Amino acid sequence: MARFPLVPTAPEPERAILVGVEWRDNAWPLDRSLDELERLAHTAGAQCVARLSQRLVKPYPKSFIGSGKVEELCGLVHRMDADVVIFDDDLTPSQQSYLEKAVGEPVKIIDRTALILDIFGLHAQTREGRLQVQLAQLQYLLPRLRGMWSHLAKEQTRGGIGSRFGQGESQLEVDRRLIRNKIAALRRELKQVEQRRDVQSKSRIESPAFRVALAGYTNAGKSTLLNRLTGSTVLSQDKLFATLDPTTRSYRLPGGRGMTITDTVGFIQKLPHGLVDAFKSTLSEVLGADLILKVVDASDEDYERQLEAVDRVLDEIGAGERLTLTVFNKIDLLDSVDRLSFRRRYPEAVLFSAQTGEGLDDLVDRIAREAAATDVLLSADIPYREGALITLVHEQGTLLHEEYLEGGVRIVAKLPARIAPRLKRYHTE
Ligand SMILES: Nc1nc2c(ncn2[C@@H]2O[C@H](COP(=O)(O)OP(=O)(O)OP(=O)(O)O)[C@@H](O)[C@H]2O)c(=O)[nH]1
Ligand SMILES: [Mg+2]
Repeated sequence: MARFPLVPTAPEPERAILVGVEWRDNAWPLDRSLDELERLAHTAGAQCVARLSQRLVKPYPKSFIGSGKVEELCGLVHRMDADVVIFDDDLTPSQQSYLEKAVGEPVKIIDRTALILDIFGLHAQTREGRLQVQLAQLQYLLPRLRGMWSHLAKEQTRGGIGSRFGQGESQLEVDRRLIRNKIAALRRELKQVEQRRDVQSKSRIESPAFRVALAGYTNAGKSTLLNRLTGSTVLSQDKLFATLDPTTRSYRLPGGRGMTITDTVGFIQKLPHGLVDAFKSTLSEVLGADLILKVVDASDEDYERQLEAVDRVLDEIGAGERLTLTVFNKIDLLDSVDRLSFRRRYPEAVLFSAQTGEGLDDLVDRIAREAAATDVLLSADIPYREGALITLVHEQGTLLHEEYLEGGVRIVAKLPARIAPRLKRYHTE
């Protein structure tokens, strides 16, 4: 049992109305962004019954959308018998509470961030994942308590209670303090989990295996690729954010060289900042990799915009300068014309299908080449008593020369950069 139960930031939405704004500098066309919001809502269990949009230069401070639009929204909510209104952009706590009052209870107003937090809450499996989501959810809730409290207080007044409030500490402050305490406790607990993870990843750093991390837009097929290559059974499904928690599996490249592959949380446009923060330690798996494979769903008409969004998040977590390779998945869904145009646009890229296995040999060869490119050439005389080191060189290196001398083995080899330092004391010129 988790110590702190997950707090649903979004109620269980059923009939949803989506609201989007056409800004002057929209990175995505509005209808495409709303399509994605609809898939997110669907993943959270809601059915979208209507969409509303407005063209704006900047949001109205009080109501986000214009007052005429708010009226239109109220009418639509009523006509469509909606339970929830989902905004594609972030609302401030006061805008949210203003709009909630305007549409009237019990209709909920939520934004993209709350929806994503809700999905994360549903999909988090490991203790660390759950702690991270709980922290992000509570941080989202904290500034929004006032609105929730006014709603609570009204009910209690109706129920005849509430006369106790206002004596000393108000209930609102108690709630705030409780949440702050919980946030502090979660942070402490996360730190412990992170420290343990550090120890684990340190042992991984010391391992000679070449480390590959799968990054990419949600639903690009990262988990399917991991499963296909390593026989792993990470859940892969046609839902957004199916994976939250990182999984690392080993894989042996042709020639015997060891490698690990890590699958982790997917990215999305307008990814809430709080979440990137909360998931820093999970995402550090990506940061620690020798090679980041950017997995792109080539069959998605938005693949270029998705790739941009992925690059933005990678930049944000400080992985912008890492060695990356862009690879295109789901080519089984492309016809020959589309395949050709991909090849023309990205002559260097690898095209494959994690589902059918087509092109996976090319992908693996390409990874092996990238791994070999970081190798260092060195000569050493390793004494026979260093049996483990000799085995390591045999397993992970490419031997160019080997000679058995009286006291040890003389080698000239290409070795993974990470093991080279271990041979330092035996180097020869
Ligand atoms: N046709 C086809 N479908 C694929 C391929 N690879 C993955 N899929 C499907 O795409 C959907 C998403 O795959 P996942 O592996 O869960 O994607 P992911 O990148 O791990 O997604 P998140 O964990 O949500 O970030 C699933 O329904 C897969 O069956 C492919 O090569 N071809
Ligand atoms: Mg996945």
